[in-house]
Amino acid sequence: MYDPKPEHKFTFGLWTVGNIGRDPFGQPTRDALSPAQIVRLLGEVGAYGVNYHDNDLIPIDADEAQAAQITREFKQALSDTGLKVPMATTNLFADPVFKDGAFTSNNPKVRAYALQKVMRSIDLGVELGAEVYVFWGGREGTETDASKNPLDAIKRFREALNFLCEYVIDNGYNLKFALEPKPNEPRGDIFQPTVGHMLAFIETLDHPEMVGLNPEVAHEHMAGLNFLHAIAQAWDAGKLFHIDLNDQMFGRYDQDFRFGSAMLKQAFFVVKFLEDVGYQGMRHFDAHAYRTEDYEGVKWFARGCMRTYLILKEKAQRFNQDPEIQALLAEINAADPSLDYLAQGYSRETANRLKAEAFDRVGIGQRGLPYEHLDQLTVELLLGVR
Ligand code: GLT
Ligand code: MN
Ligand code: MN
Repeated sequence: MYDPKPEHKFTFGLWTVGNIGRDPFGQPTRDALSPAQIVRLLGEVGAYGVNYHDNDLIPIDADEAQAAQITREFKQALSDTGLKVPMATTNLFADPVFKDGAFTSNNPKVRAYALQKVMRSIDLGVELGAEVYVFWGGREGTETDASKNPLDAIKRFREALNFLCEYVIDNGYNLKFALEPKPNEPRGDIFQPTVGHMLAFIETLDHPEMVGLNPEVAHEHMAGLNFLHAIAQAWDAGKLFHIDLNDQMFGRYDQDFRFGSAMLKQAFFVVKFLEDVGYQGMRHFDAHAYRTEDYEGVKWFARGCMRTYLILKEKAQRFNQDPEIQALLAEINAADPSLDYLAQGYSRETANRLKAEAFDRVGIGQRGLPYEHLDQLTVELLLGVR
């Protein structure tokens, strides 16, 4: 019942299950797997697809022969397992050339090299079937604001995306861009730190219709924000192109935990939202196993992300069918026919009528709302006793 199926659209990045457990304080705890081995592992646990950065697949220093061989093996593993490549992205953060950013670097050569790297990577991504291309500006930021004018940074970022949108159009690619905000880490501050910032920025681009969001649970949590509210706003704007599911406690380092492992109730409302609105995109788990694990633990991690999603999806159905919960929701959202005239929006007559209304302010303010009751029922449902 909780086994992943292709229609669930569960995907993982090569860098997620392929994470070798290196952190700023310690060496890897797992041997590296080749991209083809990672694809086979994902096939074994039942994922639908695999995403990658250009350099997860092909090392930045590989020659043409090496690149061709890796790509061949990767394609073979894809065809053996049936896995798809729905999303691709560029590593614009690991190499020292990007130490001060890529599109927002103060060095014009770095900015130009970043564009070149993205164009080449887009070509391969499209060849492998990707229809979404992610931009996570991990190094696009500062430690000291003496070093970079934030207005310049925003303009440079815009110019880069405008250039790349034209590249996609010029080549007739069926590809949309998904911007992924993060407030900090690895930079002291990263530009356009939240979903809200990115949504506003997109409207300033030459082709806003091609560009949307790839919100990540952990990134909004790092900013102390409510992820559900963030994706609701992205959805409302027609911009929820992709999603990075994982988990993260507030006020901690960048944890990238297994989906639902830290803030289960938040995860429930996220799944319920995606299912209720009929989100058709990928459910991408951008997370990695604890550093303590071997590859058996990595499989527990990957299966756990998908299983928890499906369990929460079932809980969401129960929530929607629970008579007591639904009765409370109906009570909370009860319409008031005496105010139906407001549904037409503004007119001078409506405004005058509203100005003349007598409201029982004190009485309305005194009425209790059954939110404690509703929340407790939700918690009991999640705990499995309803
Ligand atoms: C990196 C980051 C993620 C991004 C990836 C895409 S790379 O692991 O932490 O949140 O989604 O570039
Ligand atoms: Mn992350
Ligand atoms: Mn991410």
